[in-house]
Amino acid sequence: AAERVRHAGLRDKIMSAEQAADFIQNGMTVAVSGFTGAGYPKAVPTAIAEKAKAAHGRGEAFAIGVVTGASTAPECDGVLAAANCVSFRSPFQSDPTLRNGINAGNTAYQDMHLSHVEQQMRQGFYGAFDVAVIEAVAITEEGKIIPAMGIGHMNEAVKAAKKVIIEVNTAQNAQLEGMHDIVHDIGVPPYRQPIPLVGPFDRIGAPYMECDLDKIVAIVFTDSGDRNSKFADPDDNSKRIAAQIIDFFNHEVKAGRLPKNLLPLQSGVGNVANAVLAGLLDAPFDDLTGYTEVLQDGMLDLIIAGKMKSASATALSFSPDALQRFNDNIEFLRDKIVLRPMEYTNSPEVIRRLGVIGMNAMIEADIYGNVNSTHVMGTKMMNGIGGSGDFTRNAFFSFFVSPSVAKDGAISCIVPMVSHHDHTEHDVMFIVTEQGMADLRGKAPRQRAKLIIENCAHPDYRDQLRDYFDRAEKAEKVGLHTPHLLAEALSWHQRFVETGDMRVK
Ligand code: 0RQ
Repeated sequence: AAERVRHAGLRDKIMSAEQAADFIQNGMTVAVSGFTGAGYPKAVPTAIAEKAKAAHGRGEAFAIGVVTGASTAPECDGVLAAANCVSFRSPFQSDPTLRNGINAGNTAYQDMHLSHVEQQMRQGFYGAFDVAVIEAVAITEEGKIIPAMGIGHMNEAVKAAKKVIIEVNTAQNAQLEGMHDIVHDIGVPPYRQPIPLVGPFDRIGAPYMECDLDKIVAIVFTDSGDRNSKFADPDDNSKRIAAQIIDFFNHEVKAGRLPKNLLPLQSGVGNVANAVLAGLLDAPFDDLTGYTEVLQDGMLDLIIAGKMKSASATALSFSPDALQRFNDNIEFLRDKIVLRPMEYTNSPEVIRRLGVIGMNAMIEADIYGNVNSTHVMGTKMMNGIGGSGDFTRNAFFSFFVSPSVAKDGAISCIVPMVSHHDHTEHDVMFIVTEQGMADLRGKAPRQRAKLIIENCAHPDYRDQLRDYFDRAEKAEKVGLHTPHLLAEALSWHQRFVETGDMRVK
């Protein structure tokens, strides 16, 4: 305890998760740390869930609003959702139980750009935050908080909340201390200052968070690791997608439009994104840099291999093997990885200035280049937009990647019209599937449609898409800028909902 909680006075606040959960009452809004399965509290959420179940057993209401950095894990979002005690949730999740609760209408979910979260907290849109529950790796002699593997909105959470509960996790490497870069204030408009990051690895703040010590009501010790999901080895589709992106980079470097070490790379969550980074291990680019929300296995391996010189993120989300490599190499990595609050990581200002190359996965794209990242068949929430919008709109190059079909071919990921819009045709520069790539820059909608159908759609759906597009172009009373058959545009989704297959039989 003395090593991890170095402030003697704060040691008086050490208690069990159950005792700490007593600070959380029905109807409260709670800021909970956590970003893509990293940096979330491991013990207090279960204690809250048990409290909720007991209250429900007595016939009493118990539900709270939860605002995190991004997704957490089964022992955080999962247990709370299973106890049916999450009335409101924002801004990103990926937990199956919580997802079911959202889609069943039990949890109100605000899906939003991650770069907006801290601002909306300050603006008071969530009401007052009664409690913040955060994970830390240590507390210094002066009571400064050292986050663990993820920061997300944590800095704002401790500022906004009336009471703060800190889980000090002894399973997290104490040597994380020093890897964070946390700024305390950039001010508010009209006096807001520029974020002075001109290189992806610049340090602009202090390596800890400050918190009014009187607000810290509980310190709970935990010793279990982060979610650490395993990545699937890149499959053929992912490898094909990765190869095309790397070919494109080669081409741009040769043409003098990209520096030899490319530009800072952002990679979204998931296997395909990870495969692109894995592909860069064997590509002829050195001194790469990363400027991303979540640093996963692929980027870690580039750094360890000496291909990437430094990376900035808001969270480290590794498979168990990669976590081992991270811990084994932490001395080497300490001056190559920096973790920042998501308000800086995802800042449009910084992303635009650095010229970040954004690579994110999608659910579907339409023939004109609009992208749906969040809703299955237009109504069911998958995870959320996360940071994909922050990066896509402001990127130097914005890529969307996906296999051309889902569910064994029953779903085409290229459709006449997206069933939900997350990224508009104005933001999306490249669509890449295992079939090919469409470079949409400098193209009008009908030119884009031809490219997307011919290059990206699966052969099983190409004729069906050509037929739709042809008839739309020839239909009466249809504008020829973005031709659509409005009554038919979403019929592919309706067909899937009714028959389980988008193909016309
Ligand atoms: O479902 O596993 O049940 O079969 O969606 O699809 O192809 O494995 O791809 O894991 O990369 O996820 C967009 C969801 C893609 C993710 C999305 C089904 C498919 C499968 C997963 P099954 P894949 P991925 C920075 C960036 C938004 C947030 C973001 C995501 C499952 O990347 O949430 O980008 N992105 N953040 O079968 C119905 C379709 C489908 C479909 C795929 N058209 N219709 N189901 N699936 N296409 C990080 C953060 O912001 C924190």
